This record gives sequence, structure tokens and C-alpha cells, in this order.
Amino acid sequence: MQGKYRALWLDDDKNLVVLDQRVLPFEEKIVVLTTAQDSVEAIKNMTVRGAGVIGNVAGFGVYLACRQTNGVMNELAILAEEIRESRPTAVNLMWAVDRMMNLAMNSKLYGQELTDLLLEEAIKITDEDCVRSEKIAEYGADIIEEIMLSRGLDKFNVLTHCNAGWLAIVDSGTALAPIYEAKKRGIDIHVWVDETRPRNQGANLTAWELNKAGIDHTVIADNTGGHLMQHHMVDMVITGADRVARNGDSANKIGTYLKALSAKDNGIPFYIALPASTFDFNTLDGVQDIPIEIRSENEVKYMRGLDKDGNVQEFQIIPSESSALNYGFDVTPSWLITGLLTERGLCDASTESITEMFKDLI
Ligand code: RUB
Repeated sequence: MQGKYRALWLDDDKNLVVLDQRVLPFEEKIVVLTTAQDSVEAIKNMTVRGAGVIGNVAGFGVYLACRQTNGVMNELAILAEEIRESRPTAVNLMWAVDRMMNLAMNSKLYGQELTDLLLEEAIKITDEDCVRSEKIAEYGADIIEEIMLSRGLDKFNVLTHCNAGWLAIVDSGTALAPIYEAKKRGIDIHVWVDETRPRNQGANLTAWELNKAGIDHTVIADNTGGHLMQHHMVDMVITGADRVARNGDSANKIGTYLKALSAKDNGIPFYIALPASTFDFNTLDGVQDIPIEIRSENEVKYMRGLDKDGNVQEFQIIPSESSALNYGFDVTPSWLITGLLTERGLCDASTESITEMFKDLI
């Protein structure tokens, strides 16, 4: 692993260090994870989030579990299961734990040798995500160039929801990867950033990333996208995904579905960007069968921000007597999706195309 430009890295004692995504953009703080339980906690409380990165932390979590149990298989398996169950929707988490545990069980190693093997594998999973992210960047920027050429545009407006940048998948994200690449290619690009209530991953994380990269952007309230699309102010919508079913139905942060409906109504291309590890080939119908996380109502009840003196404060924004409901994700049906942007190129959101492009993984 390279250094601190990623959302996670190893320290000299081979502990996992992560950027604390709960306190961005107001503070830049790191958290050191030394045990499997630390990894579970970091995933549950969203110190780390985003499908790719929670998969990476899960992979390292299995390595940390092996280190603390000295590779005793039944103890390791119990901790691995805890990691596997830390969040329900993003499938990269289960995918990474299964890959680590299959390797462990087939290796016939134990003790330090097994720990070393699992460390190597967790690094490999993260490094592979970098390569995937780079490919997604290139294919996505090619699509942006094609659209600009065919429509004679000299400036490009993209709308994105949630955060699918390098905080969500190393090294440049999924949905944001083509935007970073477009900027490198000299394209005049502007991003509409959905605030993404209730946890504000757009307003807090995507805006922070885009500022760091010097990319022109505007944060908008979640309900603004439809209006912008009706008035030709959006040329493309692109989001990441947490789980994509075999039929192309795609789970992503709550509110993505509404953006897809609006894009369809206005003839605007709507892309989902994902690495192959975000496919759930065993779920045939995403709308019916993808499990949707329900999180604490407090995430809807309270908002965090800077007060006028520059101090971080949390505020209650609904009456104390009211209850709130907090679905973390929704599923965009495949017919609303123009294409799935993967490390292997563009794929139709259909069972046939997904099966054809990824048959070696199914
Ligand atoms: C994250 C989210 C992101 C995808 C993208 O939700 O919905 O859009 O995870 O991930 P949360 P990736 O903040 O609740 O984890 O970039 O890895 O495809």
C-alpha cells in the first residue's frame, strides 16, 4: 500500500489506519484499528463507509482476527462472521470476508504463516480496487467525451448522489473516478452534488473531495435534481452502487431511485459505476430481494454542522414527539439505468449482458 492518499493504510505495526469519515469535512482525523472488533465497530458506526472501502476494511478485519486468535480456525470463523454481518446492503463486505475465509480454510496454514497470508490477501483486495477504479475512470471519461462530441458541448454538468469517490473506493472511486479523469483530460466539468440526507455524504464527503481536487461543484438540496434536469442543466447522472443484482437492479444510497426516474423522464443518461465485487450474481431480482439497511432514527432527527463560532455542534431538527424512519438505500430498477460502468467496460443493466460480461465470475 502506498501512503496516506488512500482512505486506509497500514502503520508500521501493521495495524489498519483509516480516515474518520464521521468528522469530515470539519476535522481530518485518523482512527487505528487493531482488532477484528475495531473493524466491526468502524463499519457499523460509519467511521468508514462506501461499498468498496467497507469491503477493504472487512478484508483487513479478517487478517486482524487471525492475528488476535493466532489463526485458530473456529475462533477466526466466529470473528469473520461478526465482520460479515456488520452492515447488510453493500455486498463487497460479504464478498471480501468470503474470499479471505476461503483462502484461510484452503491454505492448511496456521499461526503467523496464516496471518501473513491473510495480510497479503487483504492488501491484494485493496490494490485490485485501485486498478478497477482506474479502468472505470477511463471508460467513464470516454463516455463523457462521446456525449460532449455528439451534443457539441463545451462544458459538462454531472449530477451525483452520496459519495462514491476515493473515500468510498480506493483510489479514485467509482462515480467520481470518471470526473477526476475528465478533469485530467482538460474537460470543463461541473458537478451537482446532492447533499444526501440524512447523513449528508454528498455535502460532507463528496464536496470535500471535489474541493481537494479543485473540481468545480455546487451542493444542492436532495430535491433539486428534478428541476435541474427539466431545465437542461444536467448532462449525465452517475452514482456508485452497494449491490447490483443479476438483472441489473442496483441498490445505492436512499434517493438514487428518484434521480433515476427524473433522468428517465428528461432523457438524461443515468449510469451506475461499480467494480465486479459489487455484483451479487446470486440475487436474480434486485428490487425484490436486495436487503435494505434500516439505520437509527437519530440520523434523521439530528444534524451536525459548524455553528457561527466555528464549533461542531449537533442539532435536533424535528419535534421531540415525532418519530423518524431511516432506510439507508433504495433499489433503482434496471429499466431506468442507461448502463453499468465497470472495470471491463460498459454493460447493459440486464441479466443477459451481465451474464455475458462476467460469466467467468458467476
Ligand atoms: C454509500 C453509497 C455509495 C456506494 C458507492 O453508502 O451508497 O454510493 O457505496 O460505493 P454509505 P463504491 O455511505 O451508507 O456506506 O464507490 O464503493 O461503489
